[in-house]
Amino acid sequence: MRALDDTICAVATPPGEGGIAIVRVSGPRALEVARGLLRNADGSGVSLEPRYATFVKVVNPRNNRILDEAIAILMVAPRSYTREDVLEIQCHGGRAAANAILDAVLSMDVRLAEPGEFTLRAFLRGRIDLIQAEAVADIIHAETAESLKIHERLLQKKLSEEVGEWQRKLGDALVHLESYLDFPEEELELQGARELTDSLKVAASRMREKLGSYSWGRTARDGFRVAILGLPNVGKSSLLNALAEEERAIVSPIAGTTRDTIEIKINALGAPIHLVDTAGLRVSSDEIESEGVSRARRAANEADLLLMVFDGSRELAPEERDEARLLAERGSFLAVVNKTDLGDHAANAVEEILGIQPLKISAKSREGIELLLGALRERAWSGEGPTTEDPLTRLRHRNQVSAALERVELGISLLESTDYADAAANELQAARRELASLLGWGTPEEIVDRIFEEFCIGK
Ligand SMILES: Nc1nc2c(ncn2[C@@H]2O[C@H](COP(=O)(O)OP(=O)(O)OP(=O)(O)O)[C@@H](O)[C@H]2O)c(=O)[nH]1
Ligand SMILES: [Mg+2]
Repeated sequence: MRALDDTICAVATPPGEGGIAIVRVSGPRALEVARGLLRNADGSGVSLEPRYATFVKVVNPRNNRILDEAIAILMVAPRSYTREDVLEIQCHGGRAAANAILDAVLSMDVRLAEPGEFTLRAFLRGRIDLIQAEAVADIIHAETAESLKIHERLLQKKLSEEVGEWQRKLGDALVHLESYLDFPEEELELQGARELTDSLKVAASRMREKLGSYSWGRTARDGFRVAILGLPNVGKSSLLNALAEEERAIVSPIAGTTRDTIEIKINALGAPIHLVDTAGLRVSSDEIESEGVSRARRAANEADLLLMVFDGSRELAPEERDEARLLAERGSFLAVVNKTDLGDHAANAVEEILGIQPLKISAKSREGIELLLGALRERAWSGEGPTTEDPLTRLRHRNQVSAALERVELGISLLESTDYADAAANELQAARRELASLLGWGTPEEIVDRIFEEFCIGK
């Protein structure tokens, strides 16, 4: 784990031009940095009142030359983001001013922060738990109002508190069980045993319910990946453009137009969807087109839904039938017959071989596009749509809750035959450890490191 006793520094705002940039310093030398770098307008030394904004001149401590004018804010430990002394200097935007100040700070026995290191310190010092730390990253990465809302609630400890409640229930059961294990001659009364399992069953059903929210929570966080697949020239790129309402991909009557996969994010009636346009599937002697086809297959492997496009202006080709069968077997699949302004010749054959009715659309006239957006939305939200305000959004959360639930369920079944009270207690303890690890307590270091690697510098 990274050291906590040194002072770190980073530019917290994204690179590029903007009104202001913020240089952030955290650690025991933050006050020293303020003293060395900041002056009042008349050149005298500043004394910063904690948590108040002060107008300052920032100077190079070696030659007292002014680097920029800025607003400085000092937050004294433990009342700061990291629970350490924190100094924030709001200087002019753009790279030069912030970098000059950063260089000056770095010359004062301060080191450059790693990505996410400020938040890591907040976590390691116990100001936030791991779920909250992850929520910070997810708020920064959020692209939709839905995702923002969910992760703001995670930051407000909605999930952490729920996990705490499950832990308490398990803890109560353990106390009960352990007193029985200490004095087995008193026997776990039938009444007590029943109450114990009932209360554990309540916890288990809450956990099960939570797990059920993962599929839409994940969609809200990451978006739902839809790969548009089909033979060359069926109108995949035209469909991408029609769904996105922008001329993003090149469309042409020449088969084999698209080579690279083209990705675009759309909002399908409220559902965040990542559309991936791909090269037409065919065997080609052209090296570049063949690479395009392997990329299309890779996109299919990574997609949550395969959207296969057929050409309504002609009958199905034999290789198209085989392709359709193979892709449909692979999982979530949706068939559309395009170019219905020219006919729907392919529709019956598609229904015949796949046993599903294709949606009939025309990328050209936009007929059926709204219906298709509705179908995509339904698939993205797994039909039922948002079931709770607080879904699980990360695989890590899902895995931890599921591991804990398994232990609780085993514990319950052991309790139902009271001879195994000590084995049941072991399971409940294990479940508690899984939940603690979800909150970040006792979580393996490499998992914690991986989480903070996702962060940007300065957060
Ligand atoms: N009439 C009609 N023509 C369409 C429709 N959709 C696409 N086309 C035409 O079909 C041809 C191929 O369209 P693309 O969108 O490039 O097809 P593609 O599937 O992306 O083709 P590749 O990238 O080569 O695999 C173009 O000439 C389009 O204008 C439609 O709904 N109706
Ligand atoms: Mg194309």
